[in-house]
Amino acid sequence: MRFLSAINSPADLRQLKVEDLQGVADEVRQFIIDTCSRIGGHTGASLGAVELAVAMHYVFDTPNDKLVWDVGHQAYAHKILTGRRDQLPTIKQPGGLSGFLRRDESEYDTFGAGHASTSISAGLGMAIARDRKGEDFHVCALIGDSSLAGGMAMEAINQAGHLKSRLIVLLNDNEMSIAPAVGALSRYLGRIKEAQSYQHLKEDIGDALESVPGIGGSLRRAAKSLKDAIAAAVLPGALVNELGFKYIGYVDGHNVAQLVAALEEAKRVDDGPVIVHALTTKGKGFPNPEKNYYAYHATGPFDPKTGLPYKSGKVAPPTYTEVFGRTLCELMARDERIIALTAAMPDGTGIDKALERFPERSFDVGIAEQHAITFCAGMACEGLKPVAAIYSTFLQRAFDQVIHDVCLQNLDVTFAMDRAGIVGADGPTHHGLQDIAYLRSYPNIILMAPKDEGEMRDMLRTAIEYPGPAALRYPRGSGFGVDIEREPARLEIGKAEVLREGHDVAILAYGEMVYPAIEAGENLAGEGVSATVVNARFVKPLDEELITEIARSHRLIVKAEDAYLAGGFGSAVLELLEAKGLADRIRVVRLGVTDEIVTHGDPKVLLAQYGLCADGIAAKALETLQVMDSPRLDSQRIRAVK
Ligand SMILES: Cc1ncc(C[n+]2csc(CCOP(=O)(O)OP(=O)(O)O)c2C)c(N)n1
Repeated sequence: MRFLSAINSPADLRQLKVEDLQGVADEVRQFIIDTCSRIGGHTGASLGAVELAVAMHYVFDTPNDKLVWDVGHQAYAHKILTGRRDQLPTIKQPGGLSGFLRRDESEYDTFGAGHASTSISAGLGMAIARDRKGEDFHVCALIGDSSLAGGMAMEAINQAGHLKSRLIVLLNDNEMSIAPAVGALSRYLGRIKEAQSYQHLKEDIGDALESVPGIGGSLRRAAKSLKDAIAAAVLPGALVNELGFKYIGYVDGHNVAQLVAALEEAKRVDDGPVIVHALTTKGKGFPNPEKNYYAYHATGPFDPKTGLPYKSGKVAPPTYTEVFGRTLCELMARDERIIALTAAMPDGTGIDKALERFPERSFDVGIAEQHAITFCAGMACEGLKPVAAIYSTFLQRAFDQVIHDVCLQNLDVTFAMDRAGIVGADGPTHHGLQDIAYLRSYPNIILMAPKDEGEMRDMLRTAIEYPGPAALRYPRGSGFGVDIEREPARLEIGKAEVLREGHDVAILAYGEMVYPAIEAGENLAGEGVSATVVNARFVKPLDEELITEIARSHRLIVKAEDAYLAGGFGSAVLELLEAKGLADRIRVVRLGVTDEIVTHGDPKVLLAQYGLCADGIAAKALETLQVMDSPRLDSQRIRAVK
């Protein structure tokens, strides 16, 4: 590494000549390929943004100037250049660097990211704070073309154009989201690109005028205003002109010298926001370019020579996502009213199958979760049955749309929440730990979680046939390999499933915790404790009859859910016991995630830290029974806690 080994901070980069920067970019790219080929990661997204990172850290005086990255998945080069090169091989690994940006990881990560379309809002906020404090630094928000189409980014552009504060937006336009970019904005950006020949013509005319002896300068200035006027007419100008942004571009996003020049020009714009439009290629430099580059956004480990993924050799059962996609298609084939919908995650949610088989009834709305839900609400008003497949964490963005547009009006929309619970390597921004609490807090909706992929099929059918809002949550990864050929059943709403009958302790488990609960029940039997094990199936409505009956016939309830404790399934159980006047009759202990940020890591390990595993559940039951049987010990403990 000719350059990279000496670059330990952007200040080192800024010592180099512009001519050397392409060499730096090449080394950064190779470093990313070497690292990701071993451990996987957001390979393609990051390879596409290498030159952007080099140019930004060269032109801007980071960290005094603020770079705000949207999503942060494409920021590997930024991490390498900001003193984290040697740690890059730990990215997304337990205890290692975050796969996204975190303010507590580096002073160069000016704004935490993980969810899309936030960078312009955050950057604008920083710019306004700068202006109020009378300080003088640049703010540059880097955003992808698909994230730019997200509602928040549009709202931020609207305000930025109005406020006229100095703000630079660097648009990383690769015509891709994770899947190909969709929507009218994408077409609009395409039209800007078509104007390329016109742009070049402009430059040629400018140069020709400049060379006219004596009056070249003034001719060029006159031509410039004419040029701008023509630009307004020729470029599809809504964003550029009407919204109050200046436009620089487009530039080749893999040519560092061009990028440096464009960003320097942007720095000189001192009377409002400016957008620098860079064209990039997702997966630039990835080996084996003929492979479908759609798959490069994020990769597992791969052969650095061929780009082909390493085969693990293990044959795993199909994932929940695959079973969901397949089941939805089966149900769509039977009922023409069913509509499939994803917000920019067709393959991540399994909606790709529906898009292929039923293109006229399937939609990818782009990164637009809020719109997605209200769009579903509108369809439901007219008798359609939309199924919105959105990761648990991303549905958070549409909280009000779920409440105000769907639940309040009791509309027939199904929410299929993939990636519920602890997701693993993507970490805090992506864990799906809040959905139970935020969905059960409002009337009309029903809420389910399957114990396995077979039951997920039943729940999908049940949710779609239910005539109001219904949600199901299921985890990332493989199912248990259970029978998925049988016809999906229609479940009785609010009925739990008793999997084992006992009389001392009742383990109430929800979703992913059901199989560990079964194992815990068996372990407890070995310890001479008789356990009932219940698959709750529904957190809303709860099986009131069963839980009331359990409260009367058992001494202890141990409840397990892979979600935050606050407002979750256990809270629902406690509320029910209180409402029935049974709160004093039975001891309840709740296992779930406590009030803290859960880091990235192996989901099984992280869950076990909260006792969310067979051993943890059994140990909690035994420990509590022991305390209950030794009142003296109990009161000593209470005194110790006090
Ligand atoms: C609110 C939200 N929805 C969905 C996602 C999942 N997601 C991560 S990156 C990405 C694509 C972003 O595309 P773009 O902004 O064009 O950047 P690129 O990856 O092409 O560089 C998506 C949909 C997300 N991070 N946040």
